[in-house]
Amino acid sequence: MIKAFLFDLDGVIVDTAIYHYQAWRQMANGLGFDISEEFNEKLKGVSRMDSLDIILAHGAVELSEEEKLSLASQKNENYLNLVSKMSPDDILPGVTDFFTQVKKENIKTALGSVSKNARLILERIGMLDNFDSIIDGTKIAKGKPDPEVFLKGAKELGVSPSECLVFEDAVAGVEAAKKGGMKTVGLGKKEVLVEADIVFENLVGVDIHELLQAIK
Ligand code: B16
Ligand code: MG
Repeated sequence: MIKAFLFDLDGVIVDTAIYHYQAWRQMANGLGFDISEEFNEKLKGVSRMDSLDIILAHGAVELSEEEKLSLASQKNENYLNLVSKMSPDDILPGVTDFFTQVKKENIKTALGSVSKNARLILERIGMLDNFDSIIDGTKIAKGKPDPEVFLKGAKELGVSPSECLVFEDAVAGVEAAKKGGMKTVGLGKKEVLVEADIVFENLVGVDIHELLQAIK
């Protein structure tokens, strides 16, 4: 029986991927190469330093650890600048209605994001109080597809992995949930999120009772 819902942040609650992309692109351009939007798909759900390594490999750029840390912190500053203008208007379609249902059904909730900026973004969009537990990049050692972020969420909520349903938009995130022994709702394209138990384009019109029946 499902007792808790675990939500990814970027791509599920809000769309910060576009801001990550802009900030990474600016960095890549500064190093003399470009990254496409398609390439950016590979970075979804991947931690900051792992993303940097993937981008540098793509541009065949080799740097020292010190240089990498400096670039990552510069990228984060640019990213924070971009997300500083976010507001409740940035909440993705269907999310607010879905959380009204979640509250009514007394389902426990946790955020499972590898972003170190997750709390700040939830504050900006006014959703900090919607989560019983927040697991973000500051609380984990391994990013997705490692299941750590979701296993910690389950633990903090006092439920077992089999009692959790994870909402994810990224392949790495679905993989993380599966590895943790959790069922998943994919949000996005069926052809991409092939490992998810059920896929919706977004949360618009998703009914909790019907959903729980469908993934049984
Ligand atoms: P930060 P999620 C992830 O968030 C993003 O999808 C990913 O693109 C980003 O690199 C990562 O957070 C780290 O973010 O630089 O803010 O710590 O999808 O797990 O909510
Ligand atoms: Mg995501």
